[in-house]
Amino acid sequence: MNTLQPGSSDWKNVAAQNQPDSSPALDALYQGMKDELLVPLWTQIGDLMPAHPQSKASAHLWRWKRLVELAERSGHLVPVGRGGERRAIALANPGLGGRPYATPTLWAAIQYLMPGENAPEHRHTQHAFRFVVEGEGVWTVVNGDAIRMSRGDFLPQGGWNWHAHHNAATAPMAWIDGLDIPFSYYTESQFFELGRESLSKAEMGTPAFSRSERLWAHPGLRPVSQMQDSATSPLLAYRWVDTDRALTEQLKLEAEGHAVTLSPGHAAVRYSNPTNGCDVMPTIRCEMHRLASGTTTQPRREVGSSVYQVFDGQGSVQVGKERWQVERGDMFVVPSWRTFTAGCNKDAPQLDLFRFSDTPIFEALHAHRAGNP
Ligand code: GTQ
Ligand code: FE2
Repeated sequence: MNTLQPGSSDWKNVAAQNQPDSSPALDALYQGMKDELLVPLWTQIGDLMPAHPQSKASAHLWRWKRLVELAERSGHLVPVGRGGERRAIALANPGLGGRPYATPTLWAAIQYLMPGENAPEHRHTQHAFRFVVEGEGVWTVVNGDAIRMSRGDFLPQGGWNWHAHHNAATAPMAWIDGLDIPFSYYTESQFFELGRESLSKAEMGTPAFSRSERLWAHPGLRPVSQMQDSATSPLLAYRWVDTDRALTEQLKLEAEGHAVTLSPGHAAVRYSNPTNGCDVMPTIRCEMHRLASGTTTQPRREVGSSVYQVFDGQGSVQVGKERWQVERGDMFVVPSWRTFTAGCNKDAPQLDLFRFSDTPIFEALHAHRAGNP
């Protein structure tokens, strides 16, 4: 009899139990199955149906200094243009077989443009965003709308919109991209199309604010001409001044005795779609977290994977058994159901963490679970 109880930690080893001894008949049975391309559940169930997510992805840290150094060298050695499309270098999680996947669902890359360079126009069904940890000078042009990219800015770019990037400055610029490329790849749901070779002079302009911001970046004020909800955010830049002010006010309100933080000293905002209040994209959730000096987050685990980039400050982060000291630009992965905690060093004024995750996928499928272990 199988004596395993629900929730038993031995569940993973169930396939090894109550098995008949090896015999010529048994070997012939398994060979027969193999020949017919059949696999019995009882030899696989522990791997296929574990008691809780057992991510193949590793908790891993990439140092920003090393990413920038290799991006810079690529800038000098490898041209950007049609075909390769982007000078983007992806984080390849060591648990995912060398594929350019930060997590099973998420792509994370550093992208780099030299002064005067253009990344040509294209569109794809994969949802994307850019986040700028340092520098300025690049404009991304989404459906002909030129959007300035500066430190701390978050730029969502929903699937199937035309986009190109150009560096209008005299210095190179790096930023990070997040996309749902691995999710689209596994689910075989992706489409891609090349765009125009060059943009118009107007589209190559360098306005301080995009048309999308002039229309949408007024908190709580929706243009009445735009009442159709959209699955992706029509606001194409979320500026650092606004994010910073929102986090600063949360911590000030907390100091005044109002319960507005996640835990003491832990402020957070989620980038949201102004047409429906939901995530900026159907597959990717993006947030900025701020930890006050010397404070620590509540340990938390949840279904789905995240990638973090340290925006500012110094701190320590723990992902499962891995623990690292982190600073500006460093990027790390939190695999599904792995316990995560972050703390701001006592001698740092704050720790700001940009986070993106695949949570909206699991929420939409009613497969999301989270808890404080
Ligand atoms: O900038 O359009 O990192 O299409 C990966 C795919 C960036 C982009 C990436 C892309 C882009
Ligand atoms: Fe793209």
